[in-house]
Amino acid sequence: MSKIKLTCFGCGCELQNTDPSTTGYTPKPLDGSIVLCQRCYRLQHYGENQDEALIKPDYKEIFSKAMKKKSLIVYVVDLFALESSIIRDLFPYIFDCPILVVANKRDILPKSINDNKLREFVFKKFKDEGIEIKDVICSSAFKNYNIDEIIAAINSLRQNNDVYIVGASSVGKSSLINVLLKVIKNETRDLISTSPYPGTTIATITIPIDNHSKIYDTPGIVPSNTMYAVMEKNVLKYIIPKSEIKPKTYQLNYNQAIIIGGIARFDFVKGKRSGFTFYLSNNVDLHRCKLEKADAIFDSLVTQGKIKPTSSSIISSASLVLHEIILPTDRVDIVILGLGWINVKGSGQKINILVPEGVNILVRSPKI
Ligand SMILES: Nc1nc2c(ncn2[C@@H]2O[C@H](COP(=O)(O)OP(=O)(O)OP(=O)(O)O)[C@@H](O)[C@H]2O)c(=O)[nH]1
Ligand SMILES: [Mg+2]
Repeated sequence: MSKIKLTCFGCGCELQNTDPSTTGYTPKPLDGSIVLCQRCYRLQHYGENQDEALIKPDYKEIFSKAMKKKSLIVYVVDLFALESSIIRDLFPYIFDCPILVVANKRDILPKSINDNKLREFVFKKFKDEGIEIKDVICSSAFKNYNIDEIIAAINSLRQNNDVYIVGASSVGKSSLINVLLKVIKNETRDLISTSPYPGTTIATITIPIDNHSKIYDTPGIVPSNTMYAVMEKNVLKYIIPKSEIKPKTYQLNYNQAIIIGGIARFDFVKGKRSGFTFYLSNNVDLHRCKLEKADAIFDSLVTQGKIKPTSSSIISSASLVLHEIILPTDRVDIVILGLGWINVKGSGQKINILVPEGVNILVRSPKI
């Protein structure tokens, strides 16, 4: 008789009781009664987060059945970090399936923004990638926002097929499934493990919806070139917003700078006086200063721990990499991937952005 594979309901990995240093470990006997590995037990009961080696999911294996059966893909993106949550590597494995986009973490963006504007913005991003999608629904797993709408869209699009919840790490896939299960299956607990840090779901988790179809929670991939990929947990704690962001506007003359925590800097090098609005987590300190003094002030704030957050890898301005930007004559967002964006009416200004090595900058038409 073949051995039954027992998997952890929190993160999806195979349970084992031999090696505490790898995934799926539980000290308990594997008699079929355990549902959580030790890591998920600690995460769900004490909020303890152990470091896991981030694995790149085998998309080919995960989605081969989905493509064959034309299952519904629910592609979850993070509205705050949209560019970082569109993973190009994933598209070859899902392009033939119907795709519903759920734009999560709506609660982070100001309430005053119109949802339709956000939906159009997301539609355009997918169109620019050459990906056809059926619809975009803004959601918040935190505030139970538009959950009934998501369920209705899933039911009408899936045509009795399976449903795969996919997307980058930390966009809130597992959180959304926990909320969906409360409505669909009257579940009272949060069964699947979630955490603020990337790589929480380790392997695919299968949840039956009815007698003939299932919903799959899939492991996310950490986008490269973003703060999420290069900064330690201690920094991510500050830069990932937990509540509605309060944009901050600075009227700056050239030769002024804004120090962004101990992890980045915005230097206004040349151009006419302009208003710059920073959309970042409220927990990131901003400090305005003269450009000529910016190096010295940054270094002193970091060394004395007088700015939040600081990273062990950024000990002075010299640890940062400089990106030069000349703004177009249009209103734009300057996006620091994984950190947020700065909105400005462009008129040829020269801006230098200093960020940790490996973090990309892009200029886009405004989100809001
Ligand atoms: N503000 C806000 N935070 C959310 C929302 N949904 C999820 N989160 C938070 O985002 C973080 C990541 O959530 P998860 O559900 O673990 O993300 P995931 O996409 O399953 O991540 P992986 O398993 O690593 O692929 C957690 O700290 C959640 O509490 C939301 O709607 N709003
Ligand atoms: Mg997950």
